[in-house]
Amino acid sequence: MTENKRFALVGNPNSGKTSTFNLLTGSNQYVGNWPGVTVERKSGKYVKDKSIIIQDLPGIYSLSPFTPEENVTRDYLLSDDYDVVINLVDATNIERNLYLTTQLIEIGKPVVIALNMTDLLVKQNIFIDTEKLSYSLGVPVVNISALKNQGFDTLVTQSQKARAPQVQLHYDERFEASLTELSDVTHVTNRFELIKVFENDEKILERLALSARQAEEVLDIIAIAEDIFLDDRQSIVVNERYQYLTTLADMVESRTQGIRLNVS
Ligand code: GDP
Ligand code: K
Ligand code: MG
Repeated sequence: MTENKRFALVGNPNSGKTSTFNLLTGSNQYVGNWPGVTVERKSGKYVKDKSIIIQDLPGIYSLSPFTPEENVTRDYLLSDDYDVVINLVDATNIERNLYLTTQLIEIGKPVVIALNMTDLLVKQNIFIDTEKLSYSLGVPVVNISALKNQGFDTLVTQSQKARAPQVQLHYDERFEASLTELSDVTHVTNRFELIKVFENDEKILERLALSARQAEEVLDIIAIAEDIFLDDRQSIVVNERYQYLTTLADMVESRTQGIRLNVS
C-alpha cells in the first residue's frame, strides 16, 4: 500500500487549522480568534518530509454550502486532489465540532481526527475517551495541542497510513429505511451522496442525471419521510446527525463541571 501524501486540514472556524498548518509547514500564516481568516486554500510542505503536502482550507460548520467558504471547501473535498482529511476538532466542544465530522466520514476518503486544544481539558474538567471515540466513528483520533506543539509526529504517522473509514454511522431506523429505498432507486451507494439525494441537493442531483421516473420516485420517498417525521428534508437530516452526536458525546465525554469527586 502506498502512503498518503496529500493532507487536507478541515474543521470549524477557530478549531486550530492555521496554527496546525504553520507548525507542520513552518510558515507564518495569520492566526486569529475570529472566523473567516482563511478565505482561500493555502498549501505548503511538511517541514520534516518535503514529499508531504499540507492544504489549509476555509473553516466550515457543514458541507451544505451556504457560504463561499463552505463552497470552496466542499468542492475541494469532493475532488481527488487529496489523500486524507485531517479533521481539526476543538476538544472543548466536541458535540458541535463532530457535526462536520459525520459528513467527512460519509464522503468515504480516509479521515484522521486531530483532537486539538487538549491543553484546555484538565482546566475545564472535561474527560474524553479517545479510544471509544475512535472505535465509534471508525477513524483514528490523535490528541494534539497546536498551542503547545504536542502530538504532531503521531498525527503525521497516523495520517500517512490512514484508510477509508471502517464504520458506517447508523441513524434512526426510519431514516435508514428511506435511505435504503433511495439507494435502490438511484443506485447511489456512497453515504454522503445518498444523504444529499435525500436533501435534494441540486449539485449532486445534477451530477447523477436521474431519469424522470427515478426523480419522481425520489421525490415520493422524501415526501413520505417528511410525513412520518413531520419535518422538512433538511431538518430531518440535521436532527438525525445531532441525535447521533448526543448519544456519542454521552458515551465518550464526561464533564465534572468543577465538582471533583473524591474517590478513595
Ligand atoms: P482556524 O480558524 O481553524 O485556522 O484556527 P486558528 O489556528 O486561527 O486558531 C484559532 C484560535 O485558537 C487562535 O487564537 C489560536 O491561538 C487558538 N488555538 C489553536 N490551537 C490551540 C490549542 O491547541 N490550544 C489552545 N489553548 N488554543 C489554541
Ligand atoms: K481563525
Ligand atoms: Mg484559519
